[in-house]
Amino acid sequence: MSRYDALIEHLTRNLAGTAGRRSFLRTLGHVLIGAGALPLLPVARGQAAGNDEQNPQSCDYWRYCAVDGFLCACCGGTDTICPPGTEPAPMTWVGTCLNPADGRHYIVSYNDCCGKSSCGRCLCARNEGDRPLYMAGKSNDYNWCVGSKSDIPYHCTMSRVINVVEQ
Ligand code: ABN
Repeated sequence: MSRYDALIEHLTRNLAGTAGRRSFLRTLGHVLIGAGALPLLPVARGQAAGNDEQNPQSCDYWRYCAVDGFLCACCGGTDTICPPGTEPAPMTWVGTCLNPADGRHYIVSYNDCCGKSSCGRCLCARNEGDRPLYMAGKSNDYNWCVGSKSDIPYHCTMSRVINVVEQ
């Protein structure tokens, strides 16, 4: 067999190994699966992040930027309503949070709900702008239920928008 014949035989065998019907179907399957999955992955991740910033049961919810407590939305209430059997403490602390949906900053009041033992669900401590306890006016680490009518038992914390920050 000449060198030329050997070369042709080699190329033909290679072609037969890679261009068979099964090989074609396998390659097509890989391409279809890959093409289907690749564009979906970043979109799915983006949607998850977006939803969390607008989901009051997630610590990533935009209003919770300065919160420190159990989220009332996970405790039988909502982000703005105390759960049944509890009432808002008369004193609150405030933060300023960016709402990514409209790019504006809002003043948010964090109200503790009092009258039942700690909810224990959705602990969220983002603490943006929080300062140590000895800087009393700038610390969020207080139990504001102390002094409320229902007195000490702290249950959870709401987050109410007070106003938009004008720029
Ligand atoms: N204001 C939320 C909270 C309650 C009890 C203790 C620490 C912080």
